[in-house]
Amino acid sequence: MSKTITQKIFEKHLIEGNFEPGKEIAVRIDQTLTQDATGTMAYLQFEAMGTARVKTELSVSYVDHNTIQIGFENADDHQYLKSIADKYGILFSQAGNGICHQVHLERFGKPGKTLLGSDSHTPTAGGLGMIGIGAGGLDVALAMAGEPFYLTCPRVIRINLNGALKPWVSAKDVILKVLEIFGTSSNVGCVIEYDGDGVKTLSVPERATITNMGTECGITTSVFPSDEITREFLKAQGREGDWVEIASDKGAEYDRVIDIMLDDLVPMVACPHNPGNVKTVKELEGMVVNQICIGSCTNSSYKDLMIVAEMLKVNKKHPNVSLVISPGSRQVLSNIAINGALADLLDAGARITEPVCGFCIGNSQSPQTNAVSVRTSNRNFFARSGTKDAQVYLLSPESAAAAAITGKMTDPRHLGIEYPQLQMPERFYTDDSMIILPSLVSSEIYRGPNIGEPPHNTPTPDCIQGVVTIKVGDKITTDHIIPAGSRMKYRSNIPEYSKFVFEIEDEGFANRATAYRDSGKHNIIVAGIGYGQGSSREHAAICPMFLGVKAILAKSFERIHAANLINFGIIPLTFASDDDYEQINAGDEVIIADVRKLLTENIPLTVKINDKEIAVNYSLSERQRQILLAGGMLGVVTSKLAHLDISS
Ligand code: MIC
Ligand code: SF4
Repeated sequence: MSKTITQKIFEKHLIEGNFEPGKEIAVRIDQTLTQDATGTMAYLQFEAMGTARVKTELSVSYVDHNTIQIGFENADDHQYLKSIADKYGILFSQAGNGICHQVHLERFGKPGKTLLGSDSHTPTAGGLGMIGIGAGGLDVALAMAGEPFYLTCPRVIRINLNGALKPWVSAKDVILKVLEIFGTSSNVGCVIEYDGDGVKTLSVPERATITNMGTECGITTSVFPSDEITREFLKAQGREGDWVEIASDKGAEYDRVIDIMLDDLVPMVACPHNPGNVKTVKELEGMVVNQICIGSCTNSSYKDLMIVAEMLKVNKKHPNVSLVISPGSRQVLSNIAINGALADLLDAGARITEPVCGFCIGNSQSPQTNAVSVRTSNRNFFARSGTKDAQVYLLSPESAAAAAITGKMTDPRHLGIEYPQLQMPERFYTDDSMIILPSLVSSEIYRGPNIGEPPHNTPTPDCIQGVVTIKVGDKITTDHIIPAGSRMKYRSNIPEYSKFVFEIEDEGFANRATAYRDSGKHNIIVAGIGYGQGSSREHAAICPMFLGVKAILAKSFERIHAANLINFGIIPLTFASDDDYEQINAGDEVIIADVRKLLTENIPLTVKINDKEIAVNYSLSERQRQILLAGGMLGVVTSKLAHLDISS
């Protein structure tokens, strides 16, 4: 039988179930990655499992998100992570070594392997022909403890990339086109597999730009074949030995096949406040721009920065704009320092940051009031930049550099300059001295005052009785639920971080929810379509759990967030009829009776709102219902792992 790349890799890793789209399967995870903002919670949970050392082929702990270090909190977290890595057999990539996805691509990714990461952009690794999946920290902790990862077996969509990109059009424009076709919701449970003759014209980092932003479509992951281009990339990293060929079989069947003619693409831009609001750059040409940010895990590779440097070599930045450049990794930064491009960027007036997430997560470089900020990153959700009324546009490095030169939104094809011809190095300068190998001897774990306990939930009650504490609309992202940016330093301190739940939607939410919880009432959230888009941060489940949220009633949920809700004992319910959403208001009294009995028997629940009964659905496997009954995964896991005695 002819197989897709996705099926081939999944089948090699199957532990439970068969490759039947729509059914729950369990897969073996070869590699894990964590980043510091989700990592502390993941490792606190890993510690609670009592495993002596990680059971994966490779686990890497990166520090790239919380590197601002105003106050002791970030530095304390870094020390905690370092000591955990040392004790449990994890590689530790220190702050300053680069953004997890870029470094993983350069130094660790291997075609054909599975990678689970506590960051939603883990699918970046699909550019190397591996299956990279984003998940909550608890799921990653379980994978490190040797447990399989459970997911819904995906449907596979094939996108044929045909022809070749024209000058000034690049990988970002390809994925923005894909986002225009797919949108950002209703794609749960799919993998996009890229093929076609145009694939051969794209380097691994270009492929990774495309797989990185597949996340914004809400799909499980994206994957490219592993071919001669992949081998060339690995060779330039001194890792040719990690190469294997991976291709789909002739005649493999796909759920859907889409053709994109690369020659027809033009520079594109995603407009505020969603990566799916795609237009052409030409349509916005002339709009005054205040800030340009180039970098993030989407577009911060050597080639991205070299193109920008070449464009800025002869044209300095416009005096009215702030130009920020964040290299993706220390390797990228070193290579552009060695070849002189860094000096060109500095000469042009760019502000160079250390290789971290920084501006992308609103952790620095927040733009001015009412600013127009154009960025090469992957998310432009409301307020994510740290400035509530900023308008953030997402585009390619070429289009971003064009705006930096003119001070206006500019189609780079209209600049009147030649498209830079770049020679890629046959061998990158590499230096892994900021990746610390574990000693496995130390048992001392550093815990500063910022490190709290992983919170446990209570088992799901028989009757959920409380209040609709908030009613929100469609496409509520995890950035709406629990902000990052300046609040992110509380990631390891749940009571403190919980004070900011829904801060940008409704400042009174946390106090109201706390008061209801303390008076013995449960909190219920009502939402529209695509609830929980965006990040994998399980804090968007843990903090509401801490505030006493027991159920969320939505038109639909995004994959990672739904899994996180279940892991922390919050029931994700969907309306049987979406019209009922209109019947509910914030403040309404809610009763959901016989919850334990009905969940056990897999029977739909009924929600009584004031005096009206509303039918709701859930689609949960036996395993997920058991987790919910127990009030979350941590309790289940600690007892199960203790029973299995996997600590040796
Ligand atoms: C993001 O891009 O939103 C983040 C910050 O990388 C998150 C993870 C987090 O919230 O820590 C993600 O995408 O998963
Ligand atoms: Fe970091 Fe931004 Fe990438 Fe998230 S999307 S991992 S914040 S660079």
